[in-house]
Amino acid sequence: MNDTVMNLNSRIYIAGHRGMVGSAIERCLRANGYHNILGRTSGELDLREQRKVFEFFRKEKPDAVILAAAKVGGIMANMSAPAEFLYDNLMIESNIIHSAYKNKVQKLLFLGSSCIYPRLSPQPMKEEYLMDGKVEPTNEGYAVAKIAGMKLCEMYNRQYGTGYISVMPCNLYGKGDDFDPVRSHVVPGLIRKFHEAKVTDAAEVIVWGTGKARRELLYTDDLAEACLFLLQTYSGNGFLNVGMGMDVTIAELAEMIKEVVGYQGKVTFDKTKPDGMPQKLLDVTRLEEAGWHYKTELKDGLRQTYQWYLDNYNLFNGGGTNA
Ligand code: GFB
Repeated sequence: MNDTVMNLNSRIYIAGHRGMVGSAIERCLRANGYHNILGRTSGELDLREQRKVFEFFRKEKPDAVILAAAKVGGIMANMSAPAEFLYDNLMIESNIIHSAYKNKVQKLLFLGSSCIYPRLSPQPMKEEYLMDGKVEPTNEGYAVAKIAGMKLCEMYNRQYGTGYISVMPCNLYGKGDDFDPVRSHVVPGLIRKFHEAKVTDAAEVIVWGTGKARRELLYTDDLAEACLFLLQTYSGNGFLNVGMGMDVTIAELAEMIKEVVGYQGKVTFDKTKPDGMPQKLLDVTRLEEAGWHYKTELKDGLRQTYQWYLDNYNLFNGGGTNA
């Protein structure tokens, strides 16, 4: 463990500290005694602007960086803005990784995504399957950007001797997620749909796709603990999958959310909407061999996420009541 970098006084910059993942990582760091934590909103620092990012690093001189900043979104968001998903994420990761290197940052952890794997990878997906085939078309921009970011870390480690870690999480959900009805990922999207249907006594909820697609869903606070664990203990150059090692169909997920929310009506599948990758279950052998295992079961995570949504209802509904 390189404790000269990850000691409790280390100055840690969380890029994307207000997002679902970044805020979970900040909670986890503070709960573990780290107090010297740095963050900037996108209004304070546009990470797509190379000079501004370099100046920020030169001035603040972080000891460690967690790269959780990204343009993110669900299947519809990705389909509607592929150029933005590719350009914004390429600029953000390139500027931060290069500025970290130029400012001699010892530790950096880069957050990728399980969508980097080929659409029809054998399941569960091992790290070595990367680039064995075409990625899923619905999120190609995001996937190519995340592959590039992970490769950037790998090449900087190889050429410059940096110790940058890349993790590839499965689909994530939890407190602080984006519940926008179109832009969101499936868990917040369905929580909102089932809640709205319950409070308006709607006869049915429409679930996109066939319901047959399978997703592995890790609670974001568990991911945050995995990131801290790896920052403290991992010094290899290979990237690691981070997940639960099990998945559910979208139909099973919809039933679980329907029960958590307490909706009694009908669930209908809109087959005109895309399923995206049929399955993207991660092989988490490398992570488990490193000594980490998830904690939060899906049903518990869904209950905690729904409660967070109710407690923060006004953030998403312009001051309406959450009934
Ligand atoms: O979470 P999601 O939007 O993204 O969709 P992906 C997961 C599955 O849930 C798809 C279905 O099969 C959707 O068709 N689904 C059903 C819904 N109802 C809904 C709904 O109301 N909202 C949403 N959003 N989905 C993302 C990538 O792919 O995975 C991102 O686009 C990122 O870039 C993320 O990689 C991890 O899992 O299909």
